[in-house]
Amino acid sequence: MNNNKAYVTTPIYYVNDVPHIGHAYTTIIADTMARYYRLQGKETFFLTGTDEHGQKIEEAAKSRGRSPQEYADEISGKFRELWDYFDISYDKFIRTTDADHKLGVQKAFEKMFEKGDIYKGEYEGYYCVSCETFFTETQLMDGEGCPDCGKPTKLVKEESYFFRLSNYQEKLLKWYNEDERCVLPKGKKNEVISFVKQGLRDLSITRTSFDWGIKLPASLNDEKHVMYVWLDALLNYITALGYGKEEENMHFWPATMQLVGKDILRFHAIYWPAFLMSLDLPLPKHVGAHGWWTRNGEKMSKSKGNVVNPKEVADAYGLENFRYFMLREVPFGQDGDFSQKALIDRINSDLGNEFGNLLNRIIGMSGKYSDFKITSQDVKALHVKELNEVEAILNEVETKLNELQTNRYLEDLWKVLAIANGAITAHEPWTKIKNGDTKGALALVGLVANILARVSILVSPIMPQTAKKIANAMQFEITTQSYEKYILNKELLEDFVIEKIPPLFPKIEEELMETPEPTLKQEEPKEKKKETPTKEESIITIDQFFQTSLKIGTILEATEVANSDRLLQLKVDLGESEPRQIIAGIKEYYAPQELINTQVCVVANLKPAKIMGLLSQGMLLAAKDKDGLALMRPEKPKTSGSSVG
Ligand code: ME8
Repeated sequence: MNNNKAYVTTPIYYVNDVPHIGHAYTTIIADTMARYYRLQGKETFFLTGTDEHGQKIEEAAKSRGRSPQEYADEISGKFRELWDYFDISYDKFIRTTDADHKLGVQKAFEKMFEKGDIYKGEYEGYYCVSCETFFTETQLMDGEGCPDCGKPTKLVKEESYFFRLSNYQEKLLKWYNEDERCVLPKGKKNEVISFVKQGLRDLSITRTSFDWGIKLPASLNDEKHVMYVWLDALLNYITALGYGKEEENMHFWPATMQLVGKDILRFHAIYWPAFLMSLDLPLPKHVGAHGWWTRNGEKMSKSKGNVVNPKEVADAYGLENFRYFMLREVPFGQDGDFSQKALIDRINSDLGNEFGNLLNRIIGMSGKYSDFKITSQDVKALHVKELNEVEAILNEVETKLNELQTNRYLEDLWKVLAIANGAITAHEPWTKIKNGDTKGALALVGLVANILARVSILVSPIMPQTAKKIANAMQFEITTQSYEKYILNKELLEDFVIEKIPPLFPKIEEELMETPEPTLKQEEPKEKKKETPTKEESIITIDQFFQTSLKIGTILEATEVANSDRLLQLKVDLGESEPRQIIAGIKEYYAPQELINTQVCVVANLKPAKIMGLLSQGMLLAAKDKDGLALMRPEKPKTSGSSVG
C-alpha cells in the first residue's frame, strides 16, 4: 500500500431507521481519522452511505405503505442531511441502489463464481430479518430467538447459492496471526479468532423469498434469486472506488481504516476478507470495532423510547463539544453510557477550564505584559524542562490515535495542557513582572502559547473549528505544513500578536436539552400497548393539574437562534412587568414574522432553563402529528396573562 494514501470507511447504514447517536459515533470517529490522515498530508478518500436492500427494508417500507425505493430515498436523505449538518468530511456518499454499485456487485459475483467459490444448493436454517443473518438451530436462544438481538427468527428453506467460506478458514487465521493490528482493539480480534476456530460453514449468499435486492449477473441466467444483503452491502467498499467499472479510485484500496460497531464485526472481519481473497484483492489494514452507546445502562432502542438524537445533542451543547465528549468519554471498543451530566462536566472541566482557559490566560497575560505581543525568543533557554516533557508525550501520542484509542489520545493531549497550566502556577509570571523580570514572564507566556498551538494542531481532527479559531487568534493555520513544522520538526512559533477572542467554551450551568431523553421523531407503525398506561394516559388529580400554570401570552418579538435550525427566540407578554424570553423548537414550522402579535398558550411556572446558552422562561403548548406542528391558541383574543384551565 502506498503510505501516502488513506481510505476510511463507515458502515453503510440501514435505511429502516433515522440516524441516532450510535451512527453518529461511528461516523465521527471515521471523520476524525480522515481528517487526521489529511493533516498528515495523505491523499485521503472517506466513504459513507446507506444500505438499502434486503428483507428488513422491504418490510419496513411495506408497513408504511411506501415502495422500498421511495422509502430508501427519504431515509437515505436524512442520513446525508445529518452528515452535512455535522460537517462530516466524506468524499463519497454511496447508496446500494446506485446503478454503478449494482453493476460492481454483479461483476464481483461473476468473478467469485468463475473462480469456483460459489455453488448452488439448498439452504435450510433460521433467519433473523432484523439482523439480516442466518443461524443454525443450535445457535438460537431458547430454540427460537436470534442470539444477537433476541427477536424471533424464521425457519427458511429455499434454493440458494453458497459462498465457500469454509475454504477460507485457514487463510483467515493466517491473516489474524500475521497482521497484529488487522482487527482493533486486540480483545475484539481474539473474539474473532475463537469464532473462526470453531469452524466456518459455507455462507448462503442469495435469497428467493423476496425481491428487494440486486439480481444475479445475467450470465447466470437465474432470475429468481436476489443477492443476500450482506454480500451486496460489504462490496460497497470497493464499488465506491469504481470496482467493476472504471476503477478510477481503486488505487485507494486496500482500506486504511474500516470503522464498524461490535455488532457487525463478524461480517467485516470474516466474510469481508474472505470475499476479498476470492476476488484476489488485498485485505484492509485495520478493521476497528467500537462498543455500544447505552442509556442508563440499557441498549438504546426505539421501542424503549431511550434513543438519543445526535442533532438535539449537538444543537444544545455544540457539535465539537459533542465530538470531544464521545471520543474522550469511552475507551474504544467498550460500551459507554450517554448522560447529559457527564457531557456537561467534560465541557466545563476539560474544555472550559483546561483547554479554553489557557487561551484566555495567554490573552490576559500578554495583554498586560507586552501589548498582546508573544515571542518564543527565550522559551528554549528558560523552559527546556517543560519542552522536553511536552515532547516526550507528543512523540508517543499519535500511536494511540492510529490504534483508535481516542480517549487515551485526548487524555495525553490534556496532560500536555496540564504542563502549561502547571508552568503558569509554578513560575508566577505576575511576580516576575513585579520584580522587573519581563524576559522571564514573556518566556513563560511564549511557552504556554507554543504548547497550546501544538495541542490545537493535534486536536484539530476531533474539533476542527475550535482548533481553527485558536490558530487564527495565534496567527497560524492548521495545515499539513504546520503539522510538519510544529509537531514533526518541533519548531517554535514565530513572534506574533495574539487576537483577543471571546471564551471558546462558555460555562454550562444546567441540562440544556428540552427533554432529558430525547427520542427520535420518526413515524412508527403503531403497536397497540395494553395494560401499562402510556405517559399521556396516566391519571392525575385535579389538584395536580392545577399545579401547572397555563397562561395566554402574546408574542411581541420572534427571531432565529443562531446555529440552530430548530429554535426561535421569542419575547412573550404574559401580563407581567416584563415580557418573558421563551426559546421554542418551532422554527421548522413557523417563520418568525408570522408569529408576531399572535397569541399562544404558555406553561408559565416551569423552572427556567438554558437552551443553547439562552434563558427560556416558559414553554409553548403545541400539538404534533405526521403533518407537522400547530401551536395551541385561544379561539378568540384574550388579555395577555389570562389563565387557562
Ligand atoms: O448494520 N452504539 O447498519 P445499521 C454505537 N447496514 N453504535 C451503534 C449503535 C449504538 N447504540 N447502534 C448502531 C448495519 N450503531 C449494516 C452495515 S456495512 C457493509 C452494513 C452503529 O444501520 C454501529 O456502527 O444497523 C453499527 O455497526 C452501525 O451503527 C450499524 O448500523
